[in-house]
Parts: sequence; structure tokens; C-alpha cells
Amino acid sequence: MSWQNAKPTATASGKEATGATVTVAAVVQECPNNWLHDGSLCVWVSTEEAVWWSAWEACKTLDSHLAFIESERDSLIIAGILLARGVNSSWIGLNDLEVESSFHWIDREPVSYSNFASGQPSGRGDHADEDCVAISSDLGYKWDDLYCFLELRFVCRKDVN
Ligand SMILES: [Ca+2]
Repeated sequence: MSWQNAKPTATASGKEATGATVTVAAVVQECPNNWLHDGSLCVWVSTEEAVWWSAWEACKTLDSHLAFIESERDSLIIAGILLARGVNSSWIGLNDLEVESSFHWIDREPVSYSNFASGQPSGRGDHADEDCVAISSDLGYKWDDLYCFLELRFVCRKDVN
């Protein structure tokens, strides 16, 4: 998978620390440095934890979106990256902040692809304020609605040609 070669070991000189030539430069040039890459998908996983709102802002600052997932392929790529990084729970851009139980990706069309875990979303009744969605390794990298104020790592996404 090409994103494995997009680790931030590349330098401006095109050499890794070992002196090995970075052979993927032509492939990954559309993704920013330090972003992982698979096909047209560029993904960045935070090392810090943040509340959902801050994660959203952080991705915007990086000229990207808090990750949206619109296909099984997207889901598998992002799950693979989280697995490789050992990330247990990560915010994605899905939320039902505007209309309870109506989940939307930020700034995007309503959900057409869904990958909620069994029993999720659980944000009803006493838990109705669970308005933000994370991917959880404990749930097989499926989705869980959680309280937005929880501090989790997060995934930013941008797409390239
Ligand atoms: Ca839930």
C-alpha cells in the first residue's frame, strides 16, 4: 500500500534518514508531507486528542475535512491506518448536531454509506446528546456516536486527483 511509504521520513533532499532514495515521491506529491496516501485519498491522523469541535477546526486549519467516509473502500483505508497507528478511537466528521438522529458529514450531503456498529447509534433518551461519531477499534472499526466533548484522536482527510 503506497501510504506506508508516505511516512514523514522523506526530507526535502528526497532521502530518508538511512540515505535510501524515496521512490514514491512522484506518487505522493499531491498529498502534503506527513500525510498518508492511498489512491486519491490523503489522510492525517492526529497524535493529540481533542474534543470533536477542536478536531473539526484542526482539520480545517490543515485545509482538509474531519474525515468523511463514503464507501467501504474509504472505510477500509482509514481503518487500516488507525490499526497501523494503534489508535483505538478516532473522531470522524459525522454528526447529528443539527437534527437529532439525522446524521450528516460536515459540509456534505446526507449519509449514503453507513457503517455504524451493531446497536449504534445509541444516542437516544438519556444519551440524546451523543451527537458526534467516532471509529472504534473495539467495535471492529465501525462507528459509534459519542459525546462531542470527549477527547479523542482524529482523522483529517483531503482528496487529490
Ligand atoms: Ca453510542
